[in-house]
Amino acid sequence: MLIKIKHPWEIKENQVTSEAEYVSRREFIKAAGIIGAGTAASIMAPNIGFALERLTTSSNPYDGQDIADEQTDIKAVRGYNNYYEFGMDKDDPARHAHSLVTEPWSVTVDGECDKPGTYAVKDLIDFNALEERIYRMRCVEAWSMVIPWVGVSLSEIITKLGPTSKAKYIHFETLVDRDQMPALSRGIIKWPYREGLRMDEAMHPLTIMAVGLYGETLANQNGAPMRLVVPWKYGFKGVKSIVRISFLEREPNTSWMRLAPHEYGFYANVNPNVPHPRWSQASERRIGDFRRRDTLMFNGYGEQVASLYTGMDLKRNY
Ligand SMILES: Nc1nc2c(c(=O)[nH]1)N[C@H]1C(S)=C(S)[C@@H](COP(=O)(O)O)O[C@H]1N2
Ligand SMILES: [Mo]
Repeated sequence: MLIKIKHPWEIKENQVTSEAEYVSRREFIKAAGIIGAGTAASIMAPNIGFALERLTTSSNPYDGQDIADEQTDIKAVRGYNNYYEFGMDKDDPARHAHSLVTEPWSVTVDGECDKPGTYAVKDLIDFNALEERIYRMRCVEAWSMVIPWVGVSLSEIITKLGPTSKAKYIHFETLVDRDQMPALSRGIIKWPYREGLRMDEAMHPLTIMAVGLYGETLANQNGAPMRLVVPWKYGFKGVKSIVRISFLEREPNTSWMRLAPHEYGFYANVNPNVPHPRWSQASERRIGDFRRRDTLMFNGYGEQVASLYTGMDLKRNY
């Protein structure tokens, strides 16, 4: 069963959207078979229609800009992707990721924790405690989406694994399998794709391990069977198809830091005031919308996460 908990940071689903658009979008959602339980691919019995109606009325972080947050069309969420193991064009992952076998799947847990070992997805994720989390996702390339993820707080997984007092960071790796991932041989980055978080970021209630979106199991191109989602950071922190979780004493060197240390830093918090060395981060384009909108500090989640970085030079973003 999908458990829907109200949170103050939730995007009000019908912000500024006219009634007509709102209704027709609900019709689209119905037509796509999302409302109602029991579709073949569903991982639980979600009632997304119900969930949308119950979204809380948090204030619009775009105040004064008058642009609403609307959920991105599911076709774009599944068709416009970054997953370089399957190619560099935005439609490559959707075209090629069907070759990824996600069942069975095992995840190696190692490093500074009490319960290292090999785990199945169901050993790590409590499928009775899945929540829907509607988050903005801001890619470092200056496009963004709003995605209704389904997953659990990463903190629940971490607690099960019992990090020791030496564990200051968590590190994730994506699968590397040449037979299943056609672009690995192109050596775009040094595989596996690696990402990490400071332990307090990983334990933050907004950080989730996602297993689904729009009420259905993740499509392979979105990182099945499980991928990280950290909504206040650039999208590249959201490592896909995770096969290894390590607890570390020291800050890890992530894939993007290795590839371009002057362009990508460990923290990668969304920050409109710190330009990427090659482009501005002050604004973004929401996929499915032609307008540019201002990028929000911490992607609009500052109230929840700014205290994690008190006293830190936020220029460490890059
Ligand atoms: N393994 C792996 N994970 C990855 C990537 C990748 O190329 N490989 N791309 C990242 C980038 S740059 C972004 S913006 C998000 C995109 O997630 P989505 O395709 O599900 O929207 O995935 C991130 N996770
Ligand atoms: Mo990205």
